[in-house]
Amino acid sequence: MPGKFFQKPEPAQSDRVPPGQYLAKGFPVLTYGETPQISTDEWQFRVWGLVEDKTFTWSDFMDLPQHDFTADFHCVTRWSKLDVKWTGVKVTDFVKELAIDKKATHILQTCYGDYTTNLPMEDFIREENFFAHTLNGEPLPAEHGGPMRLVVPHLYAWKSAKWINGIEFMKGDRLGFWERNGYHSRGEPWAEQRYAGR
Ligand SMILES: Nc1nc2c(c(=O)[nH]1)N[C@H]1C(S)=C(S)[C@@H](COP(=O)(O)O)O[C@H]1N2
Ligand SMILES: [Mo]
Repeated sequence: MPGKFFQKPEPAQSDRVPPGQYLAKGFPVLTYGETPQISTDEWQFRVWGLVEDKTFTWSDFMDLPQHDFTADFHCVTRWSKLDVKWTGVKVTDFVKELAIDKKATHILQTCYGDYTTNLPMEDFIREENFFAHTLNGEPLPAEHGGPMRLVVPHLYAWKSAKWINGIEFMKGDRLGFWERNGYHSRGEPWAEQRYAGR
């Protein structure tokens, strides 16, 4: 697959590229369906299910601690991008604002548009996960999920919902969009958890 859009990793980088992945030269856009155009004024984020129901505005998120992140990005269609530079809010800071029921074991991310994706609680609440509103120092472009997306660096990027607008806390797992269509429930790139049942 190396060529115009992909390259073989340099030796120094190769230990950071999971099996079966190639480095993308740019930052490809991978979207199923239309790209929602949502202003920060209208953007809202709701948590519900096994959590105290709560709705956050854009300024609620801006009032939380802001951090810069450098993270690798692995799409299950076999491209990876190393050292993507983001700014946003840590999941571990965000969940301090919530009263989560101890019975919750999984979450489902919901978005503007119909996309959903699920995560076990321990894959969601991790120090390196974040809500991103800035890419390379600029407001996150709509095609990359702006105004806000989740980034979960340790799993395939379909677990990082663009245009995120809510999280349902659940007891037990419920599959999201790609997971219902045959992708793995967890999606760990180093174990090549690409498809369900393989
Ligand atoms: N809402 C939504 N989120 C999504 C997707 C999507 O189609 N819709 N695609 C996923 C997939 S498969 C990947 S690889 C990444 C791509 O992010 P990018 O377009 O910023 O590269 O977003 C993920 N999040
Ligand atoms: Mo993807």
